[in-house]
Amino acid sequence: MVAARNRAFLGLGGNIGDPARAMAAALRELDASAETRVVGVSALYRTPPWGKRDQPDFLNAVAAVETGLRPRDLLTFCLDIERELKRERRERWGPRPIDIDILFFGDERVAEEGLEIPHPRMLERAFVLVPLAEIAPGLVVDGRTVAEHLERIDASGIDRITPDSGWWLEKG
Ligand code: PH2
Ligand code: MG
Ligand code: MG
Repeated sequence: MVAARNRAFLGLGGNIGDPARAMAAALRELDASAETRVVGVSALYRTPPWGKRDQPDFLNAVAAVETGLRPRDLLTFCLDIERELKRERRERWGPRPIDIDILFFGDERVAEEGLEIPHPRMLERAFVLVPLAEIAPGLVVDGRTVAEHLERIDASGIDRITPDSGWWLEKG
């Protein structure tokens, strides 16, 4: 029997080393797993640092996955990938080679130690809403679509740097 699959949205970002390469490797690893398939990816965006401002610009993207994993196991998988890609625990909101956050998981709400879904700060963050609006503008959160939430925040300084979503696929 095939386990029930849910659609989850992941936010990916990084701002030291080669974040585009790390984010692409992370998506390929998620996609290679029997439990998880990547079904949508935004373009890649260069974004001003949010929270702690005196650090390099980030690259950000959002991906949709279909997964048979439960939210906690998807988080563990994402954290394993981060660790593998040489992420160390760094200062809060500080520089990082790769960060993978679960934004949504179906229509489930989770409030556990270390795992809050929907992601509690995503609606204030243009670096999440801009790529999310590209792949899921009609997704409803807190009574409004992602596109409507995006209209209410300042998205200046966010630059799309790839023409499409193909940046994560292996070249050649
Ligand atoms: N992630 C953070 C803190 N600040 N700023 C941008 N632009 N992009 C991020 O991914 C980001 C951030 C902590 O996870
Ligand atoms: Mg984050
Ligand atoms: Mg994180």
